[in-house]
Amino acid sequence: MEKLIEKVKRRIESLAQELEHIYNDYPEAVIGEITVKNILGGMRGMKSLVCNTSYVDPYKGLFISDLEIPDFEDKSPEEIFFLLVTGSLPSVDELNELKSEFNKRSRVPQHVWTTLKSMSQTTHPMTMFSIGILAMEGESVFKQKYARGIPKSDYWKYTLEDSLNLIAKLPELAAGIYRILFMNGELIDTSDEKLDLAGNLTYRLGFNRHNPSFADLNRLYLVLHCDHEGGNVSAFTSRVVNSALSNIYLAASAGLNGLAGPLHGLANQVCLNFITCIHDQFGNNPTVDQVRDFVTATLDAGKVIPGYGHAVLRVTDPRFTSFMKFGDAHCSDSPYLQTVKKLFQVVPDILRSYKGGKVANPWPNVDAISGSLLYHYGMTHYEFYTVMFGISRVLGFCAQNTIARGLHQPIIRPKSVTTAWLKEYLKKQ
Ligand code: NMX
Ligand code: MLT
Repeated sequence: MEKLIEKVKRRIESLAQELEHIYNDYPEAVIGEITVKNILGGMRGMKSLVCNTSYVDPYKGLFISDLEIPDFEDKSPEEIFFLLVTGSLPSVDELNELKSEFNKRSRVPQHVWTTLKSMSQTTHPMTMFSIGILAMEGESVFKQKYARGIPKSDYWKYTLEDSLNLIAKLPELAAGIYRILFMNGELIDTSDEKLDLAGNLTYRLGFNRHNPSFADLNRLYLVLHCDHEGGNVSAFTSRVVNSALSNIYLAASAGLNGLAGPLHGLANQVCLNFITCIHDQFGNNPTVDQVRDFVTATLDAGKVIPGYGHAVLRVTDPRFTSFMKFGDAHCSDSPYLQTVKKLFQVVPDILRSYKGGKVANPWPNVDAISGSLLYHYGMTHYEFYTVMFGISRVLGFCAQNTIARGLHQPIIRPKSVTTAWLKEYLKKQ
């Protein structure tokens, strides 16, 4: 892995130099003000972190380095990880080296299966995924090295080493959970095969695997969800946990627990359930008016419309557009995709006037469409969809934390205040 390690080292050195200049030249420069609205509003819009793996432009969406989604949507997850952590796409040799490294490290230890198989069948797949990762925490090289004593300058190397070990095992772990919960626990072995991350996942899930477009969808899934800058709930959680030098297994598991919430990654599961409820009520080909009525009734019941809105984006999520392009090419007649389109026709207008125009972004996010495509290919157990999101998002956690440790970023610990303090402070203004 010398090539990858060397490139990450160079990137960290160059970022460290840039940050040192910034720190020395502008130590007291003001980036923004903190308002009461910020403190009471989930810190929305407050610039308070540095993240160089990716950036989300409110009007253009996700950028990885200077690449927008159409520039990288046809890449593999391996290429994307390389891009996230080094800032550039790999050469053919670098890519082959990374693929073979992941392949070598891909086996999940037997004790993890014993743990997962002993759990109740009612356990949510995201809980199992998080526990499966935690169960492998004993293998952390960072933890072992830290206990013996290592210089700060080596933290990133062992974070990267742990990251490679963890990412390599995710397809087998995730597919195994799918088969434990939904396929009588019969795991599919691929130890003879030289498969890449997406190929391993597709093969081990064990259905429709001879359908090349399902394999393409899995690849796209693992690419589009990989990272969304540093402030989203899951990445931020993993950054906070890793900043305490809790190893990447602990940080990834924690981040995934955030992703498992319905306002974050679980929204893809909730969206599929939402569409299923529309179909149960009106049949598989509801009219636009019926869809509109269903949306209005959902809002009247005090619920949110899953897959719509975003904390940063102010346009249709380009990840939604990318999935739509895939759907139009491969399954345009799917009733689920058709209902996604009808929702896209009615929801933005409804949300624009909802709560007196309070909804900051009435447009669809990635979760409004991703599940409908998996459903089309026969993955009908939609409780699993957030695991698919999670496999990909761990790439971002690993890249962000490797760089953060390389830059010796300190433990993340903002100051909180009491309401009494706030009242007292504001009285004096
Ligand atoms: N349906 C109904 N109400 C909404 C929606 C929606 N889709 N989106 C925002 N609002 C409401 C929101 O609940 C809030 O109401 P209140 O002040 O009464 O609590 C008001 O509009 C203002 O919220 P925003 O500032 O627009 O949104 P915020 O940044 O706080 O939250 C989300 C962003 C994504 C949490 C929010 O839009 C939402 O709940 N969407 C539905 C769930 C979803 O799709 N989540 C997935 C996000 C992407 N991901 O993968 O993580
Ligand atoms: C994500 O991919 O993390 C979501 O779109 C949420 C976010 O960016 O806040």
